[in-house]
Amino acid sequence: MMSDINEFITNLERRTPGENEFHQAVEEVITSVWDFYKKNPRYQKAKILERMCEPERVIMFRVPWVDDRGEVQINRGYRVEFNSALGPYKGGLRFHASVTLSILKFLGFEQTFKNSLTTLPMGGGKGGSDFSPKGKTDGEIMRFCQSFMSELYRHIGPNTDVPAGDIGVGGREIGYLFGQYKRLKNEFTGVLTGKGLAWGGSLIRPEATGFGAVYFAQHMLHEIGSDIAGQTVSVSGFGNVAWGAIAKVNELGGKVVTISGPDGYIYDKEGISGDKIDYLLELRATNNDVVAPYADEFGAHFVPNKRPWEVPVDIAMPCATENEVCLSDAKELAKNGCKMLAEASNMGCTAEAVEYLSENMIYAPGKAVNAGGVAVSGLEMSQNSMRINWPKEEVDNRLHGIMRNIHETCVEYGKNGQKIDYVKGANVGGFVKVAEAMLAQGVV
Ligand code: 2IT
Repeated sequence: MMSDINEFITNLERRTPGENEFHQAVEEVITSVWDFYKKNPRYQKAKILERMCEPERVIMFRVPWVDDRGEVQINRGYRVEFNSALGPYKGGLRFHASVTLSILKFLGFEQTFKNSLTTLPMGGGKGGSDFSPKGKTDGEIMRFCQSFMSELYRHIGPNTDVPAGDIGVGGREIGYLFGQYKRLKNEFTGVLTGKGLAWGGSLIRPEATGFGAVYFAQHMLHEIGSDIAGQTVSVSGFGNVAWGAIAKVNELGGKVVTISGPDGYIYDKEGISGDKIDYLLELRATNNDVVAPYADEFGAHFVPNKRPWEVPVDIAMPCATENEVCLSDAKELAKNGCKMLAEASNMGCTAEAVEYLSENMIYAPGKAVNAGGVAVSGLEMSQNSMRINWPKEEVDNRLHGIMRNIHETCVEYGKNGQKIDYVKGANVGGFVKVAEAMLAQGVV
C-alpha cells in the first residue's frame, strides 16, 4: 500500500514542483482514503483521486495599486477554483505576505473536503494575495481591494464562485470587495459571504468558526465522558477564529489562558474573559499584528518570539495558521498533560505532529473542527437566495446541528475499536460525497 501511495505522491511532486504545503495536504488525504479507494474499482477507473488533485481552474493576476505616498505597488492575486462537484466554488480569500500558489492550492484542496463534510451544496476554492495588510492605512486597503476585485469579478458569481474572508480579510475588506463587484456588475447579489448585517450578511458568521470549533471539541470530549467546563485551554492567534473560540469556551465554563501573534504569546493565568475578549477586536483593528500590548493592558505575561504550546493545559486549540504545531510542540503539550488538540486553523499541525498526536492524545484536524465558518457562509448563501435573514438562534442551532453531524461522520468513518481516528473519519467522510458526485457527472 505504501509503495502505491509513494508512487502517487512522487507523480504529484513531479507535476507540481516546490508546492510543499499542497503535497502535505494531499498526502494526508491520500493516506486516509487509499484503502477505501482501492476497494472501489469504479473510483480507480474514473481516476477520481488524480482528478481531485488537479484544480479545475487556477486564475493568477496582477494587482496594481497606488499607496498613500503616490508610489505604485504590485501584488499578485489568485483564485484557485478547485472542485465544483458539490456546488459553486466556495472558500476564503487570504491576504498575507506568505501567500503562494502552493498555500492556496493546499487550502482549496482541504476546502473541498471540508465543505463536503458540512453537507451544504458548496464546492471548494480558495484565493488571495501576497498583499500584507500590516501597517496599511484604510485608504490603501480600500484601493488594494478595489484593484483586486477589478480582475476577480469576471471569474466569480453567486452560482459560480463565492469567496469569503480568511487571514487578513475581515468585514472591512469584504465590504470594499463587495462594493467594487456591485459597481462593476451593476448587480446586488450574494457573491461574497461574511458581509455586513445591513447588506446581506448573516448573524453568527463572525463567531461561526470559533463557535463551531468549540462545539466540535465539546462533542469530542463527550465521546470520552468529559466536558469543556472546568478545563484549561491554550489558543494561538488573536484574530477572528481565536476570538470566537475564546468567547464560546468561556460561555461553556472553560478557561483560556493564551493567545499569540507573530511577536510571541500572552500567558494570562487568570483567564481571557469579559472585557479582555472585546479587547482582542481592538488589538486586531490596530493592524499592527502584535499581541504584546495585551500584557500592558491587563498585567499578563508576554513571552516574546515563542509559541504558546509550552504552557501546561488540558486542551490545545491552534487558531492561527498552517504548521503552527510541530513535533516538538506536540511532545511538549503531551508531556505537560494535555489530553486533546482540536485544530481550528487549517492544517495547523505538521505531518509529524499529526502522527504523534494521533497516537498520544485525541486529535482532530482543521477540516472537521473549523468547518463551522464555511458552514455559516453556506447558510448566508441560502438566506441571500431566499432574500430573508434568519434570527441568531436559528443560525446558531443550524451551526450546532452541522458540527454534531460532522462529528458523527468522523465517528462513522473513523471508529477504530475504542478509538476514533478523526483524520481518517474526516478525510473519508468528506471524500465519499465528492467522489460519488464526480462519478455521476462524468469525465469533466
Ligand atoms: O478556511 C475556511 O473555511 C474559511 N476561511 C472560510 C471560508 C468561507 O467561505 O466562509
